[in-house]
Amino acid sequence: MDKKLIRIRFKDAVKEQQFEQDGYIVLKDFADAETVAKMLSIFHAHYEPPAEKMVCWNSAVNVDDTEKKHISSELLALLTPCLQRHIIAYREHFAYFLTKPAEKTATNLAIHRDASAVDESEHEYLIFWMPLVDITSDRGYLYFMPGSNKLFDYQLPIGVDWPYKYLNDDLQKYAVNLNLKAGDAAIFSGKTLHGSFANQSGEARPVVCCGLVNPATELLYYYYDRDRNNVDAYGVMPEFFLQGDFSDPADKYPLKMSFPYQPPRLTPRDVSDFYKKNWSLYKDKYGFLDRIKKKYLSFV
Ligand SMILES: O=C(O)CCC(=O)C(=O)O
Repeated sequence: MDKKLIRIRFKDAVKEQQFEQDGYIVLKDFADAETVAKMLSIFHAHYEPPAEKMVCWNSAVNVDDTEKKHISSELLALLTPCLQRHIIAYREHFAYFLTKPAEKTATNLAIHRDASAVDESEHEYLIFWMPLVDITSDRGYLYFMPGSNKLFDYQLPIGVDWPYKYLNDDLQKYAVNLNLKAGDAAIFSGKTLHGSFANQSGEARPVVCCGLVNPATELLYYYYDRDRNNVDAYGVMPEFFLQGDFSDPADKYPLKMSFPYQPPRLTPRDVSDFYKKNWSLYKDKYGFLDRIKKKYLSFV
C-alpha cells in the first residue's frame, strides 16, 4: 500500500481515485468562456513575443517583479471560484502564464518531472495547467506518463539537468496526449513525468498555471550546491518563487534538509517492469484504443 501523502484533495471521489492512480486528472470545462476571455485579455496586455528562441515564455520569470505579482493576483481572483468548486482545501502558490511562443521559436519540451518544492517524503506538490486556446496537434499537446510519479520520485533541485535524459526515447513510448479545449484543466503531481510537443501554429499558445498545496504543507527551495554535489532545502514563503533570486540562500532561510545529490540509476527495464506489475491499473490508458502503443509496450 502506497503511503498517503499530504496534498490537496478533490471533492469528486472519482477524480481522487484517478489522481491516486495516474498522478494527474483532467477537469473538463473548468473555466467558462467568459473567464477564459478575461484571462486572454490579461495575457495580451502583458505578453511580448520573445526575440530569441525560447521553449516557454513564463510571466513569473520574463516580466518585471511588480508586473508578475499583478498578473498573479488578477489570475488568482478569476481562478479561485473555479478551484473552490473542485478542491476541498488548498493554498495556491502563485499563478502565471506559460506560453509556447509562435512558430519561429517553436520547440518541444522533452519529458521531465518538475523541481521539488515540498518535503516529498510526506507531502505532494500539485500543478494546475489550463490552456486559453484549444490544444490541437499543431499547438503542441501536453502529455503525461500515467503513474510515473510513483517511479521517478527522487527529489529534484532547481537548476539541474533532468537526470534521466538517457531514457527519454523509452519514456516517450508511455506518453498519453491530452486533448484539451480552452478552459479545460489538468492537475498533476510535480513528480508525474510530462512534456509537450512544439507549437507550430504560428501563434502563441497561452496557458495559465499555478501550484497547489495542502494548507499544512511548507514550501521548500531545493538549492543545488554544485561544488559539494549536495542539495540543501530551505523553508520559504510562496512569494519566494516569484522573486527571481535563486542564488545560494544560506543564512537567509531556515535549512530543513540536506542530502547528497545521487538520483538512483533507472533502466528501460525498470520502467517496463513498473507497467507490467501495475498493468491492471493502466491498461485502459494504453492498448485498447491505440494499437500502435500496444506494439511498444512489449509485455502486453
Ligand atoms: O506548457 C507546456 O506545454 C508544458 C509545461 C511544462 O512541462 C512545465 O511547466 O513543466
